Amino acid sequence: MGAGTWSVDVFPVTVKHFLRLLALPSRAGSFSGEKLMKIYMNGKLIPERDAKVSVFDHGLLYGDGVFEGIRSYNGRVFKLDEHVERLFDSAKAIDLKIPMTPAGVSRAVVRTCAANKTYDGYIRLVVTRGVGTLGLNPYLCKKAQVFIIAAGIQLYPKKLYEEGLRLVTVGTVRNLAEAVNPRIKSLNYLNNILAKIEAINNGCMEAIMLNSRGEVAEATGDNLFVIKGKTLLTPPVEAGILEGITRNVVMELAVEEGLDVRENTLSRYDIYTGDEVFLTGTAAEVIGVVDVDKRKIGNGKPGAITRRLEKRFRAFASSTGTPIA
Ligand code: PXG
Repeated sequence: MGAGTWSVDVFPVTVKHFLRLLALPSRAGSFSGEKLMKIYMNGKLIPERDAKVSVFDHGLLYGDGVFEGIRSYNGRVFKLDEHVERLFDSAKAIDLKIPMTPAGVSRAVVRTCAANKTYDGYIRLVVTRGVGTLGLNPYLCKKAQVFIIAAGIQLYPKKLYEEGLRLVTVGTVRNLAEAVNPRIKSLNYLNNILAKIEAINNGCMEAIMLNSRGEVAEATGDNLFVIKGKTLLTPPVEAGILEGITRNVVMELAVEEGLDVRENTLSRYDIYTGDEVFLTGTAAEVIGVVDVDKRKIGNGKPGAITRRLEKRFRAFASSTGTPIA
């Protein structure tokens, strides 16, 4: 296994490749052969070449586990408590016992960032069900595995924020809350991946996913917002979405901007006829949408309010958070 390689026994996956799948390009040199990343695994920081999970881990066999994608800005971990709380809620929902306290997980994240000098980066916090049998029964798994990758990040190209994204509504319906509740940030992202495939095959980078009632839910890895006049609209959690941490921050910033913020059931009509549309997420932050199903949004450029929220969000993100000691 070469340097810069994150490996699972059967599938060698380079970290660069892993991040490319996330559309998160790596910062040149940050995990090249020159310097190995240190990965947090079950209480220890180990060289990435030794950071392996078993082929019998149910995280791999069944997507049985939970995760968080977190950012660090300017030497601080952004919204760490909120991410750790969501991780524990996701774990609770799938009856997965994380063998650490929330405070312990937070400390481990900070420690991993410090060891890798991840001051402006992307953090992947993962808890898998652990090693078990080839059967589904999760209670036969020995112990949940906790690992943390603190990697470099390069923001999406500036051009994308200036020109905006094009979206397409896809046929893959967001998971039913009664089946796998979208509030659970589980390792099984096939629902979103199927939608992403449809988007890409239709020449778009992101998709709009509807729920089983045909209402707008969210994008594959981002929440969705519409601006109409002075009102900011976004689907409620009951529409079957992940309650995004960026979403919640942006809703607060929008109130400060003087917008009337509402969680409303939205149809595609509301999106098509919006003055502005944008997405929010840990990776994308706030990004304008200029075309949905070939309907031009506004004047075909990211709107003024969207651009203001984007700047406000960056200013806020780079001035708060848990210090990386
Ligand atoms: N909806 C879904 C389905 C998500 O997965 C969001 C909304 C936004 O939530 P936050 O808390 O990040 O504001 C997410 C988060 C990726 C990637 O590869 C996406 C997320 C997390 C990590 C990586 O695009 N999505």
